[in-house]
Amino acid sequence: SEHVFEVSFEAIRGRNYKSDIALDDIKFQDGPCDNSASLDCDFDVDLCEWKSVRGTNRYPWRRRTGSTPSRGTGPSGDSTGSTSGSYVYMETSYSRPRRTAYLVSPEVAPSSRSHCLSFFYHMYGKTMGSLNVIIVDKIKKRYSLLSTITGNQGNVWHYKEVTITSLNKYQVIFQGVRGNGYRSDIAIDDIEFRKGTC
Ligand SMILES: [Ca+2]
Ligand SMILES: [Ca+2]
Repeated sequence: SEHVFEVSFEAIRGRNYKSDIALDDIKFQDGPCDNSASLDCDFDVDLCEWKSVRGTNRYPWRRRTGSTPSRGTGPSGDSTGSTSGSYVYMETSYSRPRRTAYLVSPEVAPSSRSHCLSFFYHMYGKTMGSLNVIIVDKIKKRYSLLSTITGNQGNVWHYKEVTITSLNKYQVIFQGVRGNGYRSDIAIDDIEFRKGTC
C-alpha cells in the first residue's frame, strides 16, 4: 500500500474462560516474506526455480545424466556419485574462449541476516574456464562478484560455501565462462540455501 495504514489483530473470546489467545515476536519488515522462494535444487528432476539464460555461449546451462559428450572434461555422474542422478552443466564444444552462460535464481527477499549458499561444482578439463558466483541487487541494479573458481580442478566434485548478506532483494547468478578449448565443461549440483552464515 502507498497509503498510511495500520495492522491490527482482533481477538475474539470463545464461549468460556478457556479461550486465552497469545501473540509473541511480531516483526515487520520491507519486502515479501522470507519463505517466498527456494534456491535448493539437486537437478535430478528439473531446474527447480532456477532459470538457464544463454549468454554468449552456444549452449545454456542444461540438465545432464551420466557423463558429458566430450572426453577429458565434465563429470561422469552427479555429485552423489550416481550415474542415474542429474546435474546441470555448461557445454563448451563448438564455442569460443570467454563465452558465457548464466544460471539465475528466483528473487530472494531482503534480510538483515546472512544466508549460506552451498553447492557442488565439477570443473575438469585442460582448457577449463571459470565459474563466478554473482549476486545482483534488484534495487540498486548492482552486480557483486562473491566467488570465482578458475582452471582445471581435477575429475572430482568439490563442495563450496558462500555467505550472502543483502538488505535489498537480490538474485544469485552462476556465470560459466568458457576456457580456451572444448575441455571446459562446468557442472553444478546440489545447491542449498539456508539461514545463517556458512
Ligand atoms: Ca543431482
Ligand atoms: Ca563437449
